[in-house]
Amino acid sequence: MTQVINWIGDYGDGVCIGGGDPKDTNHTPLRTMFKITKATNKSPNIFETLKDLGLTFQDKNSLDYLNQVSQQGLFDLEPLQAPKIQRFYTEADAKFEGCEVAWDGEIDVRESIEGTGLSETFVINQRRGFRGHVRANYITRIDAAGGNDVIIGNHSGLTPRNAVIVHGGEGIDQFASTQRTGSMFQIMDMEAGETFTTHADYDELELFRELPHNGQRLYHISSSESPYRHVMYIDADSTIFQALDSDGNNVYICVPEA
Ligand SMILES: [Ca+2]
Repeated sequence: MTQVINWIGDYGDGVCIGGGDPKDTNHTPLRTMFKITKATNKSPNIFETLKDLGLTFQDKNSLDYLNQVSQQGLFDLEPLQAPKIQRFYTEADAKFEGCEVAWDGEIDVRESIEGTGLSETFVINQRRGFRGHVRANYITRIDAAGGNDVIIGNHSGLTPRNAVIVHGGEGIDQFASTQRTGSMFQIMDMEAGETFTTHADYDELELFRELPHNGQRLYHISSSESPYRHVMYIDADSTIFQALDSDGNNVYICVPEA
């Protein structure tokens, strides 16, 4: 069964793309990408911009950060229009690369999807057992390449499991994992303006370490309800602030360091 994105619409100035009716309350993600521009005295206040998009803050560090950049007028956030979507990919487009039986009997299934320089959408839907084995772990590598891409994990559950290892590449990309326990993301190259939306449970953000060879920062996003975590590698000299969308999803926004 292949489920594709079944609605795409404008939400005010922002872009809203999800797998369900926009009016349902089942944590349909609202995602917005941002262009980071130099602040001028004509720039709108960042707080106002985010408020117009329905984003709020509970995380004190994010609020402090935002106060600081707003007062100093360091940069401005402009919502980007919806990328012109050229092509959809789903798990059905993944190229099978091999499988191994892990020590505990779970089967690791390696697969990949390669995008092009166009703006594209990649959606990983609910996975089923692999050749009759329910205890499988689909490790899906996505190379989104150039263009403003949208990468969404809709898989739910731990049998089978799904890990999405994604390079967004050039362009401003947005990432989302929609389920409570589902597609676990490793975002390998997050840059300023890009967002990662997670289920409400994934609300614990931690700067885990800085990589010595290139300064990239490795963040973990955890949930007290799950043993698995999302991972983001963000550009050197960038940081993450944490917002909530109107459905209660966490929206992690990569911004230049203040
Ligand atoms: Ca891209």
